[in-house]
Amino acid sequence: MKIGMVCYPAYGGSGVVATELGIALARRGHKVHFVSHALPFRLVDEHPDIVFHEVDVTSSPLFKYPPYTVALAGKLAALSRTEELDLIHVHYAIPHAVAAYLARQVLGGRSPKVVTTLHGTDITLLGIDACFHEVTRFAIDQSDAVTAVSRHLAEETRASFKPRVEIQVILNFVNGTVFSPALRNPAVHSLYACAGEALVGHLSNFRPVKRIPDVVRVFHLLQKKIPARLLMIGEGPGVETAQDMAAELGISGRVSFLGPVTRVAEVLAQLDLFLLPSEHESFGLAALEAMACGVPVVCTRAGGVPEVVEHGVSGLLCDVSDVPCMARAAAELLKDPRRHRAMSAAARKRAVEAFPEERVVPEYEGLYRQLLE
Ligand code: GMT
Repeated sequence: MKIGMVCYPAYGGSGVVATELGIALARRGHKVHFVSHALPFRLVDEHPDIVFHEVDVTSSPLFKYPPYTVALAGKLAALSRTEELDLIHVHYAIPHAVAAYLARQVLGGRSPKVVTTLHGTDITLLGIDACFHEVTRFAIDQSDAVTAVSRHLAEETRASFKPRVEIQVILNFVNGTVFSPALRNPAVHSLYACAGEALVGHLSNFRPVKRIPDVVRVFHLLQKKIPARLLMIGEGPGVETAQDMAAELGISGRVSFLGPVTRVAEVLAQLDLFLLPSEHESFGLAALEAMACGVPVVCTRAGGVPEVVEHGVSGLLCDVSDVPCMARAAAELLKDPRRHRAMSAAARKRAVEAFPEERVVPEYEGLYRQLLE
């Protein structure tokens, strides 16, 4: 199949899912055309069946906001003609589903099928905003198929958008070979933490929804109970606040900000514990990737996270904003090596058995085939 894959290029789960899916599809013999305003950050390795197409928006003094949706639609229409795309798969509804709809209108008769995958904030935050709601709902309804990355997100979409189309759940996935405890290396661990110190980590785009100050607060309480270090992986608007908080709490020396790491598996695998204290989380891909590396997670019971983490088995869940609960859960686990080992093994098992790339990618392929029949 010839597939157009549309996503955001910046640090964030929807771009990661699109990239990992595109790479897996190319390995399975499909031709994948990524379309975005910059190279998706995880699309680092060359593959003969992957091509990246950059969307440029011509500037004009008339434009307060450059019309990216129009430029993307134009690119998709042109690409559909030259590459004879069978299908366009857009990740994150706003504005990608709208651009795909527009491209199809431009093409008329023989146009590619459109699959829209909903990821989270496109529904739970931006999508419910009055300025986006109606058009997003229209674009969702115009898609040939719509998928959501968790049951919780599918339910939320049904409740707040009342779409006419069916919302199919195709869960996020992880490559258990790339994200693996085998990457754990004491020499690398010792680059981040001294002997006897626990290495705790967080990975995200540092948006308000992630409750970054809670990561620092939890770690502040935790390091009073056990020797520990914190790795903050990623970039986004909350980085500076977190750095200021760490300084105010006197723990700057114990917190490292690594920025936008591309090959995250190598870092995640060194962690002893992963923290995800989000306000909303449709799925929690970062937690899944940590789990695949055999790292137990302490997360909030937000959105779809309980579909990923079984409380008390593969990780620990607390209510949103319950910092003492998360700090206690983390400290108790890290102080108990036997329980930590068991939870680490259970986290790995859960990730690779319930969310394996080799099962989920064929689900997308099956959906594409069904649409093209
Ligand atoms: O806001 C973010 O966390 C980024 C966002 C995205 O679309 O880039 O992530 C969402 O999609 C991920 C991949 O499907 C999910 O794992 C995240 O849970 C989801 N984020 C939220 O729902 C907040």
